[in-house]
Amino acid sequence: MNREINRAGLNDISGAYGAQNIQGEEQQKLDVIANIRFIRALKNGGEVCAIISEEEDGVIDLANNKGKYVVAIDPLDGSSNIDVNVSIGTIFSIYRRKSEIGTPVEDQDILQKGSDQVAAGYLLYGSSSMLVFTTGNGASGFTYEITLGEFYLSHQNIRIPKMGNIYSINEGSYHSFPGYIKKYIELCRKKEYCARYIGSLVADFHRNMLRGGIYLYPSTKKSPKGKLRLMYECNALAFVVEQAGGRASDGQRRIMEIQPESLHQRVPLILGSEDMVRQVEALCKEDLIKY
Ligand code: FDP
Repeated sequence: MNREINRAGLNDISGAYGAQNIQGEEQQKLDVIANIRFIRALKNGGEVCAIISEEEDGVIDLANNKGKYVVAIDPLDGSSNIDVNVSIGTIFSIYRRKSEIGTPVEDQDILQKGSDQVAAGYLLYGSSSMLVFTTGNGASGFTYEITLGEFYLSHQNIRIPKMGNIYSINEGSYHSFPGYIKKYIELCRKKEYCARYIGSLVADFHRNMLRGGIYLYPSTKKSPKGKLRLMYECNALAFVVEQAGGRASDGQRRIMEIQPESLHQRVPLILGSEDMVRQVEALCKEDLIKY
């Protein structure tokens, strides 16, 4: 994917594909290409029995009963940034199937909680391409060496600062945020924190993880349940950030403890430095007590 993304302006693979995904979002050509490529690679690998993808309505059953793993993937995150040469990413979660190996995939294999992930991570196509992932024993980053075509360990055991001074939120929606989010933004402004919002979840998250900060996508009038998807965006980043010493919440609950009810379920997402996320949770609690 790295090669295609880097050449996006030179061939006919940028721009809209002309269709919408299940969530009514305009698919970009690269969304579709990334989806096909990852599904093909996971199928050929032979370890996976089913895939949940942002770009597909239902579960992709690979008819590989011997496969031990279920993968949830957002093949290309930050699609609205593809055509303008801004960092984008890929996000993935890996689950061990619950049903017996050798039998067909069942519902219980699919809608698993984030706390059941055995590995998760993301690829960031930025000024360099990186893979950051965890298997539950810390989180590490690998940088892509383009001439050798390999990822090399470059960020061993990443630790997110407990407290930071960057906040990332689409402040254009300020007037439709819940009260506690508005209060938190006021607090950030008073303290003259740094507002940084790329609009590519992976890129905003990665910067905050290395520097210390918080990313927020709360409920809004347009997206009352939040915009981001639990199964292939939030859970993976929640696993990575927790493994790096940070925190991920929907305001009231740990993201990884939310029981998914559907494949494309959306949740509010607040994640990053532990103390910053706890502060937002405390403001949320105050609001709930008041009303
Ligand atoms: P996009 O719609 O461009 O795919 O995953 C959805 C996402 O991007 C995130 O990457 C990004 O952080 C967020 O949506 C941006 O949404 P807003 O434009 O509403 O801020």
